[in-house]
This record gives sequence, C-alpha cells and structure tokens, in this order.
Amino acid sequence: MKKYETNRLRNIAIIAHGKAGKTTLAEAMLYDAGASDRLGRVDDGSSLMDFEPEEIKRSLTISSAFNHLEWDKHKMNIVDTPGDANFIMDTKNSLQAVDGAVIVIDAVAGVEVQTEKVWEFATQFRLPRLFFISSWIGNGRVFLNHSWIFKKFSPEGRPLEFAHRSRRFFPGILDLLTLKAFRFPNDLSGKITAEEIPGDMQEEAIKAREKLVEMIAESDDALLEKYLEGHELSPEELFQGLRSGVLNQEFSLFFAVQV
Ligand SMILES: Nc1nc2c(ncn2[C@@H]2O[C@H](COP(=O)(O)OP(=O)(O)OP(=O)(O)O)[C@@H](O)[C@H]2O)c(=O)[nH]1
Ligand SMILES: [Mg+2]
Repeated sequence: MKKYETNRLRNIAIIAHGKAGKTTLAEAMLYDAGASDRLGRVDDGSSLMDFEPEEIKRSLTISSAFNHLEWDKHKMNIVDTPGDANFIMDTKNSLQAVDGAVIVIDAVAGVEVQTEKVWEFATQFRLPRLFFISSWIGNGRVFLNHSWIFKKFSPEGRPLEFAHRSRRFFPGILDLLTLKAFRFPNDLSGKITAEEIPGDMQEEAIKAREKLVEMIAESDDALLEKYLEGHELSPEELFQGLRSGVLNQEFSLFFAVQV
C-alpha cells in the first residue's frame, strides 16, 4: 500500500441534513479522483458508501462510511455521515476524528434542522468548514437568493463560484478567482471547457470577485498591506489566503457545482 507523510493526509467529513446529497457528493469525489471506476448512485443501490443492505433498501445513510482517494499527492479519507435525525449521533462521533468538514446544502431546501445541528457539532469540535451547494436546477438565482445561508452561519463567507445562468451553458459555473466560465460535459468524460464569462454576467462576477479578494486580503496582514497599496494579489497569494482563512475559521467558502 502506498505510504503518505502525515502532512499529506486529510480526514474530511461530509455533513448535512438528510437527503442533502452527501453520499452523492462522496461518490462523485471518488469517481472524479479515479478511486472508483464507476459513479456509484444511491438511487439504484450501487453506492460504495451506502453499502449495508438496510441502507440500500432505504436509500439513506445509517452509519458513517469511510473511503479514500488521492488528490494532488495527498491522501484524503472521506467520511460520509448520516443526516437523518435518528442517526445524527453517529455523525457527531465521526466529527471527533476529522480535520475538517464539508457542509452540503440543497440549493432548493436551504438550511434545515439537521444543517443547524451539524454546524453546532462542527463548532464544538472547532472544525474548519466549507459549504457545498447541491441540486442546482439550472438557475443561478437560487444560489444568489440564499444569502441568508451566509448570514446565518458565516457572515464573512463568500462564494467561490456562481452557477451559470445561460441555458446554453448549463451545467456550468463561473469561477470567481480566475474569472472564467467552466462548462461541464453532459456525460462522465470529465472534459471541462473554460470560456470567457458572458457579457451580461461580467459585472456581477467582477463585483463578487472584488469582495472575495477583499475578504482574503483581510485574513493576512502582509496580503492586506499589499492590497491596500493597490497591488494585485497573485493566484498563489489568493490561494494561500483562502487556505489559512478557512483553517483559522475566519470565514467559510461556498462551492456550487452538483446539478
Ligand atoms: N439533481 C440532483 N439530485 C441530487 C443531488 N445530490 C443528491 N441528489 C439526489 O438526492 C437524493 C438524496 O441523495 P443522497 O446522496 O443519498 O443524500 P444524503 O445527504 O447522503 O442523504 P442521507 O444519507 O439520507 O442523509 C438522491 O435521490 C440523489 O440522487 C444533486 O446535486 N442534484
Ligand atoms: Mg447519505
């Protein structure tokens, strides 16, 4: 078995309200990283994470499942946790053993009872966290109208991505760091194409990027000084700022891709 230095190991839990899409996200991560050669699905019982007979029968996670993948020379142990209220203590137990958490929020349902519960657990264990917005239905507005998610959990949080509003482009995202539009294929080929952001969305994206960069700059004195002097922050500086801001729990970031 391949060995990894401890600084290249990450234990990450996926947490959320029931049915938000945790297992589906875990399956997509495993597939995308090449840890699995097929995309497991909860709906047809082919999930690698929900493998217990009772889980397959009920199409839901009953106890935390573990799997790992390699990404950028790091080993990531992924813990897919239950979101159903009956099994939420299992989730709490799993959170004691991880370095960070991804909180999945269904774009349509928004913040639900167990979302608040798992947020409390993550706070209790002082875990750095990211948000992942699932189940976009081709309408970027859904996400924009969810600014109350930010207000509730992370007033300093910012989106890294917007959903692309154009039907022609969907499924796709606008990446605010690179200011590029990325289009996902409708198959599982993984061939993502990058394009310019369309004119009618540019102003909005640029404004959102300015706020994101300001937030990143504020997380680090050296970056803030450079930013206030009017210098551009390099992609590496932005990345490092994002990383330390999330690790120090100064802010959370919002990703949104699963459709
Ligand atoms: N369209 C769409 N459907 C999704 C997405 N994510 C999950 N689903 C569907 O939502 C349902 C629940 O998904 P799961 O991945 O089992 O959700 P979960 O959060 O693991 O649920 P529990 O384990 O019961 O807490 C399934 O029917 C999925 O196919 C998404 O991003 N888009
Ligand atoms: Mg599940």
